[in-house]
Amino acid sequence: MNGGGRIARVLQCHGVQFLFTLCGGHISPVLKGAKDLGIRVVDVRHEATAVFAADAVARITGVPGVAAVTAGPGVTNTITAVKNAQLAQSPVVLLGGAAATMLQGRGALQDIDQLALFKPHVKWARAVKRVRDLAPVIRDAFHVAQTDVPGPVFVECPVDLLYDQAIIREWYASAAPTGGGLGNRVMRAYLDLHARRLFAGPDEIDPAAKDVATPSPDSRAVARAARRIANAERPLLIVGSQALVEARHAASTAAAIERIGMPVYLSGMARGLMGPAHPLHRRHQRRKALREADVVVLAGVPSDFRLDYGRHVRKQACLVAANRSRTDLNRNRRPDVGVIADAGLFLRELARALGTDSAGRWDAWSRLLVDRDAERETEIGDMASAGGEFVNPVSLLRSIDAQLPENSIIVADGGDFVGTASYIVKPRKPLCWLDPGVFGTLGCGAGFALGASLCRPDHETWAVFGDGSVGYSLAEFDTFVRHGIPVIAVVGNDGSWAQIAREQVKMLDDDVGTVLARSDYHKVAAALGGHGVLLTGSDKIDVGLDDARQSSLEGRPVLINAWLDKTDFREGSLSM
Ligand SMILES: Cc1ncc(C[n+]2csc(CCOP(=O)(O)OP(=O)(O)O)c2C)c(N)n1
Repeated sequence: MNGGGRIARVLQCHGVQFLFTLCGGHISPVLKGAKDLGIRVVDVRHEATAVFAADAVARITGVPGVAAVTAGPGVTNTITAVKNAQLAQSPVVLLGGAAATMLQGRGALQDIDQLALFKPHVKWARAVKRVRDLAPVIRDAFHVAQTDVPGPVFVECPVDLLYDQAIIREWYASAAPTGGGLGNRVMRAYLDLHARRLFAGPDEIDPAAKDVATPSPDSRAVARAARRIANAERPLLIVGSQALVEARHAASTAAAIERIGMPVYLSGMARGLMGPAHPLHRRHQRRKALREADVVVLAGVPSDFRLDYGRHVRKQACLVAANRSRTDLNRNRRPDVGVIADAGLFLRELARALGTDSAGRWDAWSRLLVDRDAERETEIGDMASAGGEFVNPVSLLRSIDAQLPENSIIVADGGDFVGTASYIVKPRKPLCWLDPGVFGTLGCGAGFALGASLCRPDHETWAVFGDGSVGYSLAEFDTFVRHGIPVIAVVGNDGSWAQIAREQVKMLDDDVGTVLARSDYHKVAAALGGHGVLLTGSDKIDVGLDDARQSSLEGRPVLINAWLDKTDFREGSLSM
């Protein structure tokens, strides 16, 4: 088994089904090894897409997603997506090619100090130096990626570790100087020794996955939290992505939240956890509810900018927080009851500690929030009926929500239009909503959609884009077509990078750098073999959506180019 085969064997034993890549000679044996073992190799058009797709797989399945990219520029192209995975705490294993061990630091093609580049952006990075170390290092990589606070890891795999020994030895022999002088003989001996060291060691490998422990909460802290909650009059629960790290427990975590019985807001990967219309689940006016709450429970949610650095929660309120990360737990505001633990497990233990069904305990408080949600829904309804020259974005998103089947995944990549979508389009189930997370990276859409659709081929995958953000993803329509990925992309085309323009025009009275053309993005999808739908009026929404879904059903990716009514930034925008 060559090095590529060894790596593939470890991936296989860790339940990896897909390897995302953009090829390069430095990594060819990894792709070949993966293919030979039945791992589907999915080749994309930009390395960032490969990592975004791996990130999506990790989040949806709980099994680390894997990408392999070539040395140098292949590796550097992934940095933004890797950073995004780090901040989203997503366990991605990135395999990077590298120059031959003998040539590193000597001006070889695509040879740079990759570890120095990656160390600040990953949880763990290693460069492998011998074939025998490939399997153990990659097993460690999987383990580290999933342990405690999950995150991306990087393993550098030099090209001379990956090919068959005979090829590498031949290569070393041909690189050796020929002549008979002492210097040449010493160099030949040195190269021979180096090659022997590279391949020394047993042929057998141990590819098995190591156990990953779930950080469990201290039972006294759980009891303390339960006491504070039991005495609360207006408790509020905020659940974030970390509660879904162990994807397999999503249903029991949802059941625990139901038993706990307090009103809940969901964010990040936790969206959809309670289904589209659970009576405890609130969607609007979170800030107002937080100001009124007397006990706030943050399950896997840091007090970062999204909670105004903790200031959204009143000083007098009791803050209970569970987080895998001690830093995140105490960031900006120390909780009154802090628990280092998996947030999902914490909720399940909390439900047990609270004991008897707490349903009904906070009825008046709950009703207040339900009424507020209903008021906001009425306002949104009014926005949807506002007439205009082109497509009303609220109306379009409401129609998408109305058509969305139970088996569907929504990917969000953009600014205002996507922000509006996050209030209107309701994921039907857990792990069916993907957004970049705290790094706010535009350009994640195609990769996320690719990973999601591959993991859930029986689901409709909807990717909601702005006309700005879709620019990063357009070339991947080629990938969707080649690999039969029937994504439905919806582009809110307002001829603008609107989320930026809105503030910029208000503050600087200038839209410089924020204006786009109303381009024919649907034609790009069609030119690459997909289907394109142009939507220019609200009256055509249902026909356009039917057309798009039909195309997807037939296995053909589709892009809906929806010309939105332009926002006059001087008067405020439609987005919420
Ligand atoms: C990689 C990256 N570049 C730039 C930004 C800054 N940014 C945030 S929102 C936004 C505008 C998005 O425009 P568009 O996708 O057209 O959506 P719209 O707001 O128009 O609905 C920009 C440029 C970013 N978040 N990420």
